Amino acid sequence: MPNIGQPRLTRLQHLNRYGYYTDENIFTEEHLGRLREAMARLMKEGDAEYRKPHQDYYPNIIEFDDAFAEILDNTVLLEGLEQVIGPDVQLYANEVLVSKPTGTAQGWHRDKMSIGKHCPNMFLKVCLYIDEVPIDGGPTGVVPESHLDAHKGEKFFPHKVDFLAKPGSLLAFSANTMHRAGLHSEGKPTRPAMFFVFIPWWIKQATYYTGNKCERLIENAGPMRLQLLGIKMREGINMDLFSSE
Ligand SMILES: O=C(O)CCC(=O)C(=O)O
Repeated sequence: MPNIGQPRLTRLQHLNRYGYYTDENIFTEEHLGRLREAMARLMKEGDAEYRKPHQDYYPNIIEFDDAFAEILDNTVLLEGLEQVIGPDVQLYANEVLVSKPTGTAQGWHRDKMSIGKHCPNMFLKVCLYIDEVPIDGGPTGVVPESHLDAHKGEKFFPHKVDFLAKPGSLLAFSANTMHRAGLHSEGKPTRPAMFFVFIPWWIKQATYYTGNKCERLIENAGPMRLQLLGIKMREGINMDLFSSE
């Protein structure tokens, strides 16, 4: 059938228009299986930075299990990163947040790096899911178009999106987009989700970040993973733009 509609928006166009973009089915079944095992082990044996009634927080997951580190090699993720941040992209932070069933939703907020305007090539938060997240199971929510005006809270915007993730779903947004963990009804299972934040090469990584010193991660890393870890830029990537005039 001929395509008579509008062409599909690119990830960057969607991010600029609505404040977020999504991808689906980004993990193979085999990788999903290993991620589920790693997640179960993390929640059992991992070193949580905090455990609160509504949420547990595990930083630096790429050092905990190779299944998490291999996310850095995912081609769908990398395509989006190159489109939004550019060829000099690196990892800023990587963590798991486990939402817990409290019968409430968490507060809408913009991330700490919000610089008061939409700057997607400075900070991109990528949320990744290994299991289905129902509407009352702590879905990550975003407020479409909230990225356009940092002075407006969520009540100024008519629409909110609860992202109903499937296994292998990806949701990405920048610092200025309002977001939260949504309603997590009592009796529902806990909801682990992975959050990877990416930045350009010249910005510093999170203070807790030690992925750039972790021998096990560095040992067999290819050029792209070395760059994401913050160790070495790939050959031929130049951060300066020269005028031809
Ligand atoms: O847990 C979630 O779905 C949202 C996480 C969040 O609000 C954040 O990473 O700032």
